[in-house]
Amino acid sequence: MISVIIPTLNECKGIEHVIEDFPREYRGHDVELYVVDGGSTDGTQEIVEGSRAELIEQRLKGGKGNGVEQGLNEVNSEIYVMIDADGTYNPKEMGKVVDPLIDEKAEHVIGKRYNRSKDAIPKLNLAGNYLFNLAVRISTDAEVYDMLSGYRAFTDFSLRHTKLTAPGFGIETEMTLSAVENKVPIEEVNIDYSQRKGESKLNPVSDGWRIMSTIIWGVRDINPLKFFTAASSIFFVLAMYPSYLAISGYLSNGKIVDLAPSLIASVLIIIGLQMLIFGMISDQVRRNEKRLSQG
Ligand SMILES: Nc1nc2c(ncn2[C@@H]2O[C@H](COP(=O)(O)OP(=O)(O)OP(=O)(O)O)[C@@H](O)[C@H]2O)c(=O)[nH]1
Ligand SMILES: [Mg+2]
Repeated sequence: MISVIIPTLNECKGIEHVIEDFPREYRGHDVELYVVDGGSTDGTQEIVEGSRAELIEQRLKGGKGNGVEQGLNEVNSEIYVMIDADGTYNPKEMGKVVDPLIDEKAEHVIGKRYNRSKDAIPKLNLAGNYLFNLAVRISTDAEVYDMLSGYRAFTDFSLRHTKLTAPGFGIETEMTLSAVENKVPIEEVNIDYSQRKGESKLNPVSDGWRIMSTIIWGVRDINPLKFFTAASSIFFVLAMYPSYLAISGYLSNGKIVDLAPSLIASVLIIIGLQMLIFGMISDQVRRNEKRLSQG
């Protein structure tokens, strides 16, 4: 069985086609559709009720993440597919995200938005997307290039290793980082991405901020040493200029004339050193935990 979870909030312009374009059967697996609706008022629910998809009404109205979490809790399946309802992803490409699971090559597949129609992703979102993926690649060694993609497929095994807490758009980050942390095999496959139908629900600033915090805390748990080393280097870099002012002032006057640069440099260096020590301690704690859990 393949169960497709489709989160919606006022997507009357896109939902019908998304539902219609999914196959009913794929490589011997029945395909079931579940639309989790976050409280649409534009007729989305009526469209879903008149279709082959089952409507699930979202109880916790915190955002997409709450909706997907509820859908995944209420549906039992071997393979799950997640797709947006705004017409950006192509249901006819489901095979691309599902094949590596059926062929047992991966447990979690991310549809990488490769063939994009012009302006389908706004420039600000594109830049944020690039930086977020880069940060995760550097700090975790995971080969992910589009971890925020809303088109993905995963096995029941992968779901059991996924921690879902983000109420909104942090959900894709949590899914990816959970897979990385638990060494669940991930694969990225190239997919198409079109201009959305209807209004966007994503706020690049507030949602971008939430996604960034999800990444920071997730990476801290996966690789604390790298995380705290990176954080401490930021403080060491910030300390460079005041240190230069303090040292050059002392060398040219033979004494400390202005206390401010020395003070600022010292505080920044102390914070940087503390971060480094935090990293070493957290790394040791993590190693001990691992050793204990391995018996
Ligand atoms: N169930 C549920 N779905 C939601 C909620 N908010 C957004 N969605 C759906 O989540 C999917 C992704 O939202 P989008 O607004 O397309 O966000 P995005 O794809 O990151 O941004 P765009 O570039 O504007 O498409 C869409 O199908 C939305 O309808 C919510 O609170 N509850
Ligand atoms: Mg979208």
